[in-house]
Amino acid sequence: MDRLTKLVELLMTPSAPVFIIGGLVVLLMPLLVHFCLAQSATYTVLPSVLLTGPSGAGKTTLHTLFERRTTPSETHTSQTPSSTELAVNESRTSSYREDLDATGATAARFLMIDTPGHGKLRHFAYERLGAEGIQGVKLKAVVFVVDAAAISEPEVLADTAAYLYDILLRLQKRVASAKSGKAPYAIPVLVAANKTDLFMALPGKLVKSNLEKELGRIRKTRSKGLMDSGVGADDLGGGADEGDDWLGEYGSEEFKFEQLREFDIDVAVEAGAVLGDKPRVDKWWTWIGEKL
Ligand SMILES: Nc1nc2c(ncn2[C@@H]2O[C@H](COP(=O)(O)OP(=O)(O)OP(=O)(O)O)[C@@H](O)[C@H]2O)c(=O)[nH]1
Ligand SMILES: [Mg+2]
Repeated sequence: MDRLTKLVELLMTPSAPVFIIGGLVVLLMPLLVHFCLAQSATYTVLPSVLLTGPSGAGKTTLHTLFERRTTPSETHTSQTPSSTELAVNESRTSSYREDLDATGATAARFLMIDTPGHGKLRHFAYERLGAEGIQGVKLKAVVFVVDAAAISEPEVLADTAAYLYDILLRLQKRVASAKSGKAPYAIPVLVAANKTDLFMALPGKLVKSNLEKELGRIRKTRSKGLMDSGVGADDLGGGADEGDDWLGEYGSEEFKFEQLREFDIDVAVEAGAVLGDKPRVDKWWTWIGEKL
């Protein structure tokens, strides 16, 4: 008891060691807490890949193929997003057909998020584009699935390109708005030209050029809409929000996906098919594996 009172007395008497130890505890505690929290956070955050694209393009069919490793039967149009945990081996060489859990290989796990493509349900995808590290998910790549067999129809091309424009513009703004500060990590985009098992499907190159042309047209119409609404050309040139809704190189005549490199956005277009004689999705799977 005597000892305890002595100790308390020592602690209560102002002295250099007490001040130093007290000061250190106060200073180091927040750091300690921060490191503990940061460690547990990195443990739970899964890299994720967002599946987007217009309704009927084949997102859920592709998602189901990756999940079950066999060609899926009929799907229904999606109303809500759905996620599946997938895995690729550490050297990113395993096929989507391999069950890494069964072989016991160490694997890089990731989350694939399927979203609905219906015009009124696209907010699900937009929300996830803006949410970095939210809900234990870190967005690493975007796969935009298009129907290569229907894209030669003007309405399909217009709807597909309008959706792609909104996705790319959001990714561009994410980088552009952070330009003064620390640049965010890059999020690449794969345009997966699906249904090339059908004879009327356009080859990847044509899907790419058709989309670029249509994106260029959308860009022109949107900026024209801005001018007609009373914003003069001078205002457009000098304002702080110069070309805010302009995708790619500002003022350029034609739109090319390469223009998005300036914003650290890499766009690849690859043809494939989920259905048909046998799935041809390996290029897409490899692309995903490289981006994780
Ligand atoms: N021929 C062919 N048909 C396909 C292919 N992929 C998907 N489909 C068919 O396309 C239709 C739509 O596929 P879904 O996967 O439901 O489309 P989705 O993109 O998920 O559409 P939403 O959920 O409405 O956004 C289904 O009837 C599929 O069987 C393909 O590679 N080739
Ligand atoms: Mg779906």
